[in-house]
Amino acid sequence: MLIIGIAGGTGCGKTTVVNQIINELSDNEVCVISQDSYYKDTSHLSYEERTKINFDHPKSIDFELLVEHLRELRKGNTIEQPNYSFVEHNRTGETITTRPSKVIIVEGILILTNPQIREMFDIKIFVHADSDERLIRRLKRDIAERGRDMQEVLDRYQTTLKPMHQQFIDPTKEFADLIIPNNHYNTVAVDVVRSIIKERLD
Ligand code: UZR
Ligand code: MG
Repeated sequence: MLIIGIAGGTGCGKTTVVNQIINELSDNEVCVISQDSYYKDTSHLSYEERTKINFDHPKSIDFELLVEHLRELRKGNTIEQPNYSFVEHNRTGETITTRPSKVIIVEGILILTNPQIREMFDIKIFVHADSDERLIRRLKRDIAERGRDMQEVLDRYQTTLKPMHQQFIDPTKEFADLIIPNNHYNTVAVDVVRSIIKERLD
């Protein structure tokens, strides 16, 4: 089994990189675990209170559950990933059934901040894009897909995303085995990761 961690700031293109990596692989060869699925359960809070949570701080993540799930997958057991709604800022109550596979990819902004999780990765990747590039992508995505408006995204970027990136996310580059420059979509880097995976699968 090969467990790959893919980190990097919001809008750096993690999801795109992951999708390209797994493009030609089948469901029984690879599974993807998203850090987003492991935001702590916030059902006890009102919607208003949930919008004030700092989602870019490591303490917003249920790392205990993530560690437990990775251990189960390693043992060959199926897990139920919580499903998360960015519109509601909460778990939906539904789960995504995730079966163990030879390659497991874990992606998320904060996954390299946790020492227990870092230890479980065979390969640690950090995807880098400049902050202006990331802000542009984030702005477009949150308006198109996550029901936000421009003012809201810009305010959150200044007050939360930027300082949290500097404090927690960017320093984890230090732990990476590979840093993928991703201001422009990087096909060569994706090919390199894909051939490492292929080698392992054969
Ligand atoms: P990526 N996030 C939300 O917008 N709403 C939530 O309920 C939970 C998380 C955001 C979070 C973080 N910040 O920057 C981003 N906020 O999801 C990480 N606010 O996702 O790496 O795909 O950008
Ligand atoms: Mg993403």
